[in-house]
Amino acid sequence: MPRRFIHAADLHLDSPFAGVGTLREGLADVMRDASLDAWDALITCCLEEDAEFLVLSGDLFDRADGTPRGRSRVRRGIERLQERGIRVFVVHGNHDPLSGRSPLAGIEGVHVFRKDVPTSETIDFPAGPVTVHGVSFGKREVTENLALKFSPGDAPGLHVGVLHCSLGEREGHGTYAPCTVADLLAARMDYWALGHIHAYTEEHAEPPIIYAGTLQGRSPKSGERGPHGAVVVEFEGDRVLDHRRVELDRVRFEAVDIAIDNLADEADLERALRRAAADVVARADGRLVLLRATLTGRGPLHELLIRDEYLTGLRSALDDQEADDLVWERIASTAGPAVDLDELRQSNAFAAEVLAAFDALAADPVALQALLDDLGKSFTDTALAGLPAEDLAGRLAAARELALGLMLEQDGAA
Ligand SMILES: [Mn+2]
Repeated sequence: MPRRFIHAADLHLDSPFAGVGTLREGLADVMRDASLDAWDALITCCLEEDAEFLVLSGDLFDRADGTPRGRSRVRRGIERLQERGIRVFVVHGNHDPLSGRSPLAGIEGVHVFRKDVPTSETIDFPAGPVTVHGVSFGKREVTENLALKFSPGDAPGLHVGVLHCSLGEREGHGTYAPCTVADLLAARMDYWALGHIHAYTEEHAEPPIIYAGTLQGRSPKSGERGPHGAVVVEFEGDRVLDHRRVELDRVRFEAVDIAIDNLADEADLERALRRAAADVVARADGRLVLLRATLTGRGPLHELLIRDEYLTGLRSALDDQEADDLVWERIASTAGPAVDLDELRQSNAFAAEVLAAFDALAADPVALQALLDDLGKSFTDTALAGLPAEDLAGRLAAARELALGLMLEQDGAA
């Protein structure tokens, strides 16, 4: 029988979701409790998997001390683990740096690693010894390479390294405690339990170097979408045998692209959206899904999509009819009218000049940013097709298609 431990990270317990608009009535409670319900699911997972210990790789809370609700649920969960003798090893990350006393300090069965300098704890479990090495952030912005300070020592059994860190630069994540895979390998751990990057990532196979990803996705952004949870690690003696992801999230962010090319009318569009949603909901296994749909491609339907408030109206029309397992979070569009851009570029039409202007902007990020900042002041978000503010290229393309669509409409009318 292999032995087991569980690795989780970036729990951000009891913190609000980011970038989520107003939700239908009755869903606020589900959202508010999602991170805490995921925590309870993590504890249940530890019990069901018969894990010997749980490793938490930083950002347990969204801010240094967490919240009363968060701390209370954490204590209750740890009591459940305690009854079964399951130990907990914790490091603090950039969101919950260890500036004073850890909210978990002094809880029986919990080891909180000190700040700045890695230390190790060897536990003589009935099935054999395990040494867990870790270090907490002492402040938000740790610029030092903490990985270089780890050393395995000579205790027998499995060695697990626990670290909140940045392996290279990642979009949407501050660069803290930067290090490389080579730095981590040099410390000769049998498993690296990393935190900070919110998408599950296997950085190295043997020994495994793994970002567990956030326990509960926190926003509609790409790294937060899809299944989230923890990692179950199986080991024997000083060897990791296997590891697998378990899905523990309560609310799931998903995104689908729908090509409009073959859609004749609004009824077709609605059918295509509902079909895509049904697939996503089926995969989510009873969780609440917050779904973002992006309309892509080219077709006659574009004419409808660019009407004032059309996309927001369609979103709420669909959303109003959904059950408790689906929220239409947003419907955005990068779709265009049924024209061939290259053909148009080479033509003598006025549209060719318009296209050239858009092409020039696309090649000049500074001018584009300035223009979009300016436009943002005079237009509502719907004019930019519901695309996120950081998606400059997408917004520019949407504006280009809007202009082309309006020009074609005028041509048609003339
Ligand atoms: Mn972090």
